Amino acid sequence: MNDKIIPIGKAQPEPAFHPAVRAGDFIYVSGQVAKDENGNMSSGNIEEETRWTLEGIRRILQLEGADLSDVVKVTVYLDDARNFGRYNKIFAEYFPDGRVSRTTVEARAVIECKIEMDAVAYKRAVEFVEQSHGRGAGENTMLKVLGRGTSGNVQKVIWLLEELGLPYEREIMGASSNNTQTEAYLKLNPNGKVPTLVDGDVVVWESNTILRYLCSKSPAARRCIPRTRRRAARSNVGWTAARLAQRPLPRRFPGKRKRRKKSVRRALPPTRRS
Ligand SMILES: N[C@@H](CCC(=O)N[C@@H](CS)C(=O)NCC(=O)O)C(=O)O
Repeated sequence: MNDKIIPIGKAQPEPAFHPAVRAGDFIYVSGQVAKDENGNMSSGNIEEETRWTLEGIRRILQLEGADLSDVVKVTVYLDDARNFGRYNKIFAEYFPDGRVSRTTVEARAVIECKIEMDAVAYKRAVEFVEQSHGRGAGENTMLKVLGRGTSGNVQKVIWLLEELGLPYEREIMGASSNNTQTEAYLKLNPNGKVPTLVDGDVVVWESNTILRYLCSKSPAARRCIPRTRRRAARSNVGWTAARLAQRPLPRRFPGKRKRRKKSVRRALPPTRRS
């Protein structure tokens, strides 16, 4: 079996196909129609169905860390060609720079909906994140994070790497691609979970352990490791849940703290308003 071809999402029982398939750096999304987040068909006017269909394609791409901005080709099937102008207007909202190749046809096979679309996106399977060599860098090996960007445990590792300015590369692993259950991956991380950090010949797994490892590696972050028991008890480094967008940065981490907008500050409870 070619391990560069990876089915994405849950297989449809009949006929047998997946919502998408990754082939190397390309993601092929199967024909999508207007559905809500739970996969139930939603019928509406052509503008609504165009939006819902594109949102469905976006949701599938996000499973692979991609988005509509990575789409290079869309094929559109209309049940009635007279809807062209109306669908085209909404389509242009989603692809405002027109950097996409497209074909539109009228098709009788479009059943119980007004529009169906399939898409091809280009998203490198291994993402090389360009980083300037900032504070804490200085070792020769490039750190590698194995894990999908949709995982909160992966996100907190990425967040710390970015905060510390450590250069790293990331390989998308986990979830529907099921590639964490291979013998090779289980040798790195016996739990078969993401994230895993590879630093030369050192392999670290369990996200909190990775955070501590990174802190100990970076001279800038060593200052953040609590030295006293009292400080350790208050430390953020052992967190288990990660909603990064809502969590204020710990005061002692280096990096810029952006001041929240006044409206956001007011909405937060007093302890989170920093
Ligand atoms: N305690 C582990 C939990 C790891 C974990 O449950 N990872 C999830 C993603 S958040 C996972 O690997 N899910 C299966 C998958 O993505 O294939 C850690 O903090 O690293």
